[in-house]
Amino acid sequence: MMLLAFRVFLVVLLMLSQNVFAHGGVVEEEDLCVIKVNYLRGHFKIYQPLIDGHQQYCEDLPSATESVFVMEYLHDGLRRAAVDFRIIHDVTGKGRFARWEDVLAIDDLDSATVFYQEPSVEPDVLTVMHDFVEEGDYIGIVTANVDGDAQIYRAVFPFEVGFTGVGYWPLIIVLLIAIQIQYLLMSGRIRRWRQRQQDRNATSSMVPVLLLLSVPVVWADAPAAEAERVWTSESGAYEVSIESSLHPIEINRMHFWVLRIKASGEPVTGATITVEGGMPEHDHGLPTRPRVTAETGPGEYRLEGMRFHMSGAWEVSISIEVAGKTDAVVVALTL
Ligand SMILES: [Cu+2]
Repeated sequence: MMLLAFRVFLVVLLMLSQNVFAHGGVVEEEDLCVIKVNYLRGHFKIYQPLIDGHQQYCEDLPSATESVFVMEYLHDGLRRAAVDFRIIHDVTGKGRFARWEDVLAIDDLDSATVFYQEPSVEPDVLTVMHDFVEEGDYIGIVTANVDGDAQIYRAVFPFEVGFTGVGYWPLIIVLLIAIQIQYLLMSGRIRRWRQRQQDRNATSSMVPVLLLLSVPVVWADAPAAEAERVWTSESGAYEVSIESSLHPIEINRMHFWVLRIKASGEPVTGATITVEGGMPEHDHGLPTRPRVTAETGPGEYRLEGMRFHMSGAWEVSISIEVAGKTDAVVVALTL
């Protein structure tokens, strides 16, 4: 019985992997969702910020709503490539097994297309947003043109919006559990584990759990009049006032910040400033690489390239280096 289950499992896995590996697609790898555009790889996540801001999806989406597709490039080839993104209604009739050949065979690709983003070259992250108007079966197609038109690579990934079916995952999970139980029984692990538990009996103690609670400051939710705000650096040495050129900050709009840095009331000149940021709950970075481009006055720095590509909780860490000493300001904002 177990052997049969294992065989079925292998066959199912093979069927899935044929689709995924042969033509590029989206696969789960160690909790990370990876998109393969032939040999080019990227992390792939989909969010539905209006419904469940934190939840990230790999392929299938629970509801027809605004969806943000984020592809973080892991391969330099993608950073050089012009990448476009198309979403079509699945009119191939192949469902999960639709491949590029099936897409090519569609007579009128334009009328099947629900979303298309023109090719663009992005340094790190490709983000597209689409507001699905209806549930159903869709196919995502990512095309990367590397080094001009010399090489064209594609990832084709069929997905469902609105979970009209359950797919193969429940079957695979059940089989995996069955195989694991069989292994545990055969190897005698459960017996040995039980023995150990009995030996320990009442001497086991509770592991203390330390909960670190942080209270994020909701800058973006502050009244629109408050375009400027003062933050204290981690060591307490600097006061940094931050003025955003865009207030309130809007999703996906490029803007700049003006940082005014003071120590004991005096402007801090000649600082080297580097900026990192991202969404801790989503485990991804900023879609851009913001940089200080100029010191526009004593202790006044212009930080260009700010853009936030989805709503939710963001953190921007501004590190300030003066005379070899580094301090940082962590700005928490909720969009
Ligand atoms: Cu996010």
